[in-house]
Amino acid sequence: MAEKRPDGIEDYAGPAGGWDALRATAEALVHEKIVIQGSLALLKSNQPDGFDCPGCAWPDPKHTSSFEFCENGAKAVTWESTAKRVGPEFFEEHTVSELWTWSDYQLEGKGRLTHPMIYDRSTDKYAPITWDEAFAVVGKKLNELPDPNMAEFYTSGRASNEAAFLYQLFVRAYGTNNFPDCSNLCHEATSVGLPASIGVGKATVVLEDFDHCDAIFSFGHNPGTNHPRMMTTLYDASRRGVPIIVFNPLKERSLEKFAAPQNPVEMVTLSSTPIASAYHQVRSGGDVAALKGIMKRVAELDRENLEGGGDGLLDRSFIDTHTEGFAALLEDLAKTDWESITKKSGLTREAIDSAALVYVRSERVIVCYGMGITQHRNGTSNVQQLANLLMMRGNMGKPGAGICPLRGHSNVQGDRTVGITEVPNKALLDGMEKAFGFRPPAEKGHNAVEAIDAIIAGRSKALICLGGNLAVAMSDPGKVFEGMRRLELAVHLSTKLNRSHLLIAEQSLILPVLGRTDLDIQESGRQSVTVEDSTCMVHASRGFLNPPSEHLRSEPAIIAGLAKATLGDRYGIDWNGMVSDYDRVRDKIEIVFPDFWDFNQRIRQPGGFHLDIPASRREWRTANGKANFLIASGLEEDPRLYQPDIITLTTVRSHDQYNTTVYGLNDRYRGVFGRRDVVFMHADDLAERGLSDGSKVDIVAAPDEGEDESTTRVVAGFTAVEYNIARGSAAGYFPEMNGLVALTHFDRKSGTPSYKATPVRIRAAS
Ligand SMILES: Nc1nc2c(c(=O)[nH]1)N[C@H]1C(S)=C(S)[C@@H](COP(=O)(O)OP(=O)(O)OC[C@H]3O[C@@H](n4cnc5c(=O)[nH]c(N)nc54)[C@H](O)[C@@H]3O)O[C@H]1N2
Ligand SMILES: Nc1nc2c(c(=O)[nH]1)N[C@H]1C(S)=C(S)[C@@H](COP(=O)(O)OP(=O)(O)OC[C@H]3O[C@@H](n4cnc5c(=O)[nH]c(N)nc54)[C@H](O)[C@@H]3O)O[C@H]1N2
Ligand SMILES: [Mo]
Repeated sequence: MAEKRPDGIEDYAGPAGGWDALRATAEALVHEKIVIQGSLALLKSNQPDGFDCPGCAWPDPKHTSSFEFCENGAKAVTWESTAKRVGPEFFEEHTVSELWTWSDYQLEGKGRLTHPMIYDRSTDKYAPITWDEAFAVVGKKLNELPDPNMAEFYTSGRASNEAAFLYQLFVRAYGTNNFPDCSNLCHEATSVGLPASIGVGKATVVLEDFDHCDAIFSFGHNPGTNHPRMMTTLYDASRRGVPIIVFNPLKERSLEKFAAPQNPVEMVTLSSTPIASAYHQVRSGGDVAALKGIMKRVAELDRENLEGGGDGLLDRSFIDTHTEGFAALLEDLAKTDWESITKKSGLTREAIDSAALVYVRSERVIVCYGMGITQHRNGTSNVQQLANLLMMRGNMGKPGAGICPLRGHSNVQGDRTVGITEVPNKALLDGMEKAFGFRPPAEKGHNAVEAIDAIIAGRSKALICLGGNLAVAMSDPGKVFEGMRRLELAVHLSTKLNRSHLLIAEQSLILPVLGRTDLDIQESGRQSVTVEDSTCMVHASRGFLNPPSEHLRSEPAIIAGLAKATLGDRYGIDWNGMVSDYDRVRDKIEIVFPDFWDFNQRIRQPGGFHLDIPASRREWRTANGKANFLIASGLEEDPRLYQPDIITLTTVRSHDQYNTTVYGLNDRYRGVFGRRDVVFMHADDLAERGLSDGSKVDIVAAPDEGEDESTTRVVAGFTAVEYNIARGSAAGYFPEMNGLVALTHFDRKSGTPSYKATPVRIRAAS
């Protein structure tokens, strides 16, 4: 490594957490000018009568704990409860063309939206509009479309269960199942992969299981940044002597060592606790090879044990009673050779053997995983290989063991549970008919990739977004931006200004909403909403801060306004009644989804309640009534990744960002300060290309299917940073790198874009 690192790049020596985290939290408060209201807000985060932290979906100890410190939760809360405002005066001062030249950071950094706004072409500015006029514009346009399937209804995962339920009711009564959802860009591989394996697309563990496990296997997630409250869980497990086996191409500091801000000794002595007991730097896209390797080794160890007179190392009684497909799996593993496994995974035989050994020595194993597993062309198969590994030793449906997908947005899981899906099943349709007296459409609607295709092709004319920043979150923004600018109607229910709002359609509206931390008062008084965390716990969330403006409305109220303006009194749905008291929304949710029995009573008990997960008691709601071992074909998600001059680019979140929201330009744990225009590379990959730490580079995407070498997806003039990352893999930030990902580069089974494995060439900047 060069003695002098590139500008803004340092070797970060400290642990994750610790004093730096406390300092960063204080700075976030000061930056958003909310030292008093904001600090109060933090104390209400994830408390029994407080709001659910909008930061992530990690569960809380019964939602009754004393304040659990979380730097990035604090950033999410302060970002929302900022004292800064974006009102009509702001829009009067800036044309949309001017705002387009601002960075995403500058756009959101201006503060909370306060008034409903409509775009005025004659001035190129957004101008205020009344709520009733705004609803009328949307209703008129939706009714003019020749077919409801020409409208797309996006959901981002912050919406509460109540908002999401009313939204799907509105959209289904209008007549379509076009529900592109941020989950399609995130854990769809889980939602598609796990039901085939175990009959449910969610975690089979609850938080308490982590107190009883003997080993944790962690694949492709970065909890110090994205699920910081999980660090307490990993820290406690590590201190209990539980091996934590990590598979990640990048050395992530929080998975190496962590200093708990609640531990006075560590804080005063500047010491920390190691997290990973073994850190395997798998190649990006190499997980399926690594997993087949571990399973192959487990099968070998089992045979050796049997031959030596032992009882074997597999849970044969579980396999015989509960599963199907094991013999075929063994056959597939037997014909997979070690040379391919080590080459494709980038791991040595010793590394794979050691992981297998920890696995067979542990009675109860939990597998945790994030985007490093799902955002691949073979994301669904990846997820299913994790389930296979667990099932080999019966680690499914017993205390201290199971699968734990780390969900993204704080209520992305709940939104799906209450009906945001483009493929409604019979139970959902029956439930809707029972609750509202009409039968919604049954044909499959659009997921995110399909919705964008339809918009680009001009087949879809209207886009309504319940939160999010879809245009920036998607692959290939160049194409997406162009498509969205040809829409006839674009409507954004948002807390803050973002680039998607600036993609002007024939008619564009911004409808500002109350956030999670804001007080929500309706006719019957102060309202609570509900959310579901990563481990299927449902609980109430109540904001308490004075809203940023008296003009804001809650998401349920705005959805009801849109619905009334569009549907009139079609089907006699009592929109006003449900908005006046969210208990009535929950009564309807309970009719449609019987798992929410006694919903209103059960969310009033501290900690809420757990939704039934049949697989966690070994009941398999699959087509054959069994848990299924499902085989991944081959070891490669994309043969292009192994061509000699190609490098696999993965995209990650920095420590100062929430998806497309960039809070700041630092990524402390990776040693990056004041910039994001970097690409992390292995020293040998740099040298092989005649590059070194600090070289200016261009990153050029390899052509995707159906494209030729004239493809022009390029990110130019970035700085290469030498980093501890697997050979053959490079990493850059989302969304800066999204221009390199083709819209056709996604998992065919789930539609999840392969943001974690794009074949690129990296060369000196021209
Ligand atoms: N503060 C904060 N919190 C968040 C978010 C945020 O942006 N900021 N986003 C929320 C959302 S929507 C989500 S989905 C989650 C995301 O949470 P994560 O899944 O932790 O998110 P990523 O940053 O995408 O990180 C993925 C990790 O996978 C690793 N990785 C990359 N490619 C591969 C691979 O091929 N194999 C393996 N094994 N590992 C790989 C990366 O090095 C990185 O450590 O976090 C949620 N929480
Ligand atoms: N290259 C690459 N691309 C990715 C990913 C990746 O890892 N790599 N990750 C993907 C993943 S996992 C996801 S989930 C998507 C994220 O995609 P989205 O969910 O679409 O994006 P966000 O950036 O979370 O949305 C931020 C906006 O949401 C609005 N907002 C915030 N809070 C609220 C609220 O309470 N209510 C409402 N109505 N609006 C609110 C604000 O206006 C803010 O500007 O991006 C995906 N894109
Ligand atoms: Mo996500």
